[in-house]
Amino acid sequence: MGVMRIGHASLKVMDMDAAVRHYENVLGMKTTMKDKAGNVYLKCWDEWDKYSLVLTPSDQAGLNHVAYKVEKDSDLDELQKKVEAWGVKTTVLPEGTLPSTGRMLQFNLPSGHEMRLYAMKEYVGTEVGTTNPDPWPDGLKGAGVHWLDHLLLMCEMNPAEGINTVADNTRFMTEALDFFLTEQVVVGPDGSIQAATWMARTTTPHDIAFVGGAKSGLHHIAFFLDSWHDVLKSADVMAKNKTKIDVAPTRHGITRGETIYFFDPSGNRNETFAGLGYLAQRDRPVTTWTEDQLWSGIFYHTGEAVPSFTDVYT
Ligand code: M3P
Ligand code: FE
Repeated sequence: MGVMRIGHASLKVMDMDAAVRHYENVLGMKTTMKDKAGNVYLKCWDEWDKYSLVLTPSDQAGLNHVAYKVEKDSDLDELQKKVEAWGVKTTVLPEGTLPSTGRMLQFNLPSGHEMRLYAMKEYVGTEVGTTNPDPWPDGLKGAGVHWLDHLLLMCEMNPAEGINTVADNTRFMTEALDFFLTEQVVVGPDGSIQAATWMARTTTPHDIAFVGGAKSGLHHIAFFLDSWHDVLKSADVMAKNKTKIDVAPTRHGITRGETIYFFDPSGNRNETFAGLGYLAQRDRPVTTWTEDQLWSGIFYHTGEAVPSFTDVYT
């Protein structure tokens, strides 16, 4: 059956106490575990596995790796064959490499980002449980995000030198991991260059996205909220906590998401967003954004370029 959904992101942070305060008080996550190396593990109230975010102490910001959960352990063997056959080397990390987590298939995307697949993570349950659950738990902090939803990776692209790891990643995710394309931005003569793609395994418009840039890095990790009003309220929470807001609440043309972008204290960009957009299906025609309408795709209301949004990342 293969990949189910995003499982966790592992992020580098420069001030662990400030980072934990941010993810707990602004996002509303809870710390579920700490390890001897000083790594902190957190989850959202509506998630049932032990953690969806790992914070690791570092002298810089950025992504260590992103992990996706597969349905069963044997999927890891099948996907290892497909990934290797595609020409990407893999390593199997034994159970316990990350606490409370089974063995992981580790490899690098063509863009260089580290990805891991795993089948098992300790089940701890959501904060409302499974029997006659309330719609939300008491005592939610901050934005009260439901779950880690997707991430967007900046991928090295230099068409003059024939380098386009957005296109390479997209082909890899399609052919090796059976993701499907929902939306793309095309640029250049005849729109022949795939400069950004949004891809899904679930029925939401994206479980991962790739955007071309000068170097590979992390653009943002995104958390799900129920409604546009919750996005507005998350902005209020950010103002109260003196969180650095990058883009005030608005709507994407791409995915139709209702969104706000902000930074954690180390400069890793976060997004809280609402709106399921549309029902993503394998036979739904791919949406294409052309170079002249690119910024309407990103910020639908103004359609205006905000260079810092695509130039600043970790
Ligand atoms: C999203 C989204 C960029 C567009 C971002 C879109 C960085 O984050 O959730 O649809 O160009
Ligand atoms: Fe996003």
